[in-house]
Amino acid sequence: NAQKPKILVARAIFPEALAKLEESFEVRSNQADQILTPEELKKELAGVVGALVTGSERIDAQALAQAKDLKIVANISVGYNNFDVPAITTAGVMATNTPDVLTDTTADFGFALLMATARRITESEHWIRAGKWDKWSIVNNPLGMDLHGSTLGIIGMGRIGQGVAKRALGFGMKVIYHNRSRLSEADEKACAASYVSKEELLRTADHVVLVLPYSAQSHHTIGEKELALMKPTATLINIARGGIVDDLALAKALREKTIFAAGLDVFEGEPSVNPELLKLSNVVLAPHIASATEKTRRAMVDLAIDNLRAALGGKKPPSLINAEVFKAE
Ligand code: 8YV
Repeated sequence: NAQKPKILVARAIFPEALAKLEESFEVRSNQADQILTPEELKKELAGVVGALVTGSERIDAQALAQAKDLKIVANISVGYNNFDVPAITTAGVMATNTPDVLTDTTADFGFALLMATARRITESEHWIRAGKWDKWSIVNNPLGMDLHGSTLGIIGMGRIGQGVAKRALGFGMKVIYHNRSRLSEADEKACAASYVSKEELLRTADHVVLVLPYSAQSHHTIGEKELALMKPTATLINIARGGIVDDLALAKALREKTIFAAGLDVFEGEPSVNPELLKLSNVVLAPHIASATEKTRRAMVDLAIDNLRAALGGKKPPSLINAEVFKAE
C-alpha cells in the first residue's frame, strides 16, 4: 500500500510486533539482525518517517544527512549514548528511549552478577567441567566473599541504581552511593543509602556496582587510579556501559589480585572482549543481557513502538528525550 508511511526497523524484533507494525506502516525490516554499517544506516534512514534502533546504531549528523522526512528515532534501550542528541535535535527529529520498563529486570541482573562474582559461580562450574572436583574440601574448593553484612557501593543512583540498593536491603548489606547529584532525603531513606565521595566509596565498599550513563565525562570512571583505591577483597560489577571501566587496567588489577573479582555485562568495544580479560578466571562475563528477559525485551520493543506511533500520530511520545522538538499539532 503506497499510502502507508515508511518506517525502518533497524534490527530484528519479535515477529508479532513486526506484524502489527506492518498493518499501519510500510516497514523496512532487518530480521536477519546484522548491524547496518554507517553507510547502510544513512541510506535506510533516507525516505522513512520513523526508525526503531538499538544501542548498536550510532545516530548522528552523518546518519541523518539524507533523512529529510524523519520525525522520530526510537531507541530500544534506556541508555542513549548511541545518540548525538544535539545533532538529532538540530535535524528536528524526536529522540526517545525505553526507561522504567527494564529497571527491575536490570537491577535483578546486578544481583545475579554480584552473587556469581562474589561466590565464584562460573569459575566453579568451569572447574567441575574440567574434571577438577575430586573431593569436598574445607580449604581447597573455591572460597568466595559474602554479600550479607558487607558494604555495597553504587556509582550511578538513577532508577536502576536505586533498584539495586533496595535489593541490597534484603541481603542485609549497608549501602553507600555516589552520583552526580544527591538523592532527595525521601529517596535516600527508601534505599537506606548514604551519599559519599567516589574516593570514599571505592576505599570502603566490599562490592562496587556501576550503573551510570556513559558520556565523555564518565569515560573511564574506573581506571588504574580508582582500582588502586579498592580493597583486595572487593568485587567490581559493571552493568552500565563499556568505556565506564578501563578494561585493560581492570585486567591488570584482577591478574595481580589487587581486587578480588569482577562481573561484567558490558565491555569496551563490545562484542569484542579484551583478550586480557579472557585469560582470567576471577571475572564473570555476560554478553550485555542485563535487560534480557522475555517479558522485559517485549516491553522495551512495545514502548519504543508506542513512542514511534505517538510521534507519527502528532502526540507527545511517552519517553521523549528532546522535548524542544515536539510541536503539538
Ligand atoms: C539494551 C541497555 O538492550 O537499555 C539499555 O541501556 O543497555 C540494554 O537494555 C541495549 O542497549 C541494546 O539497545
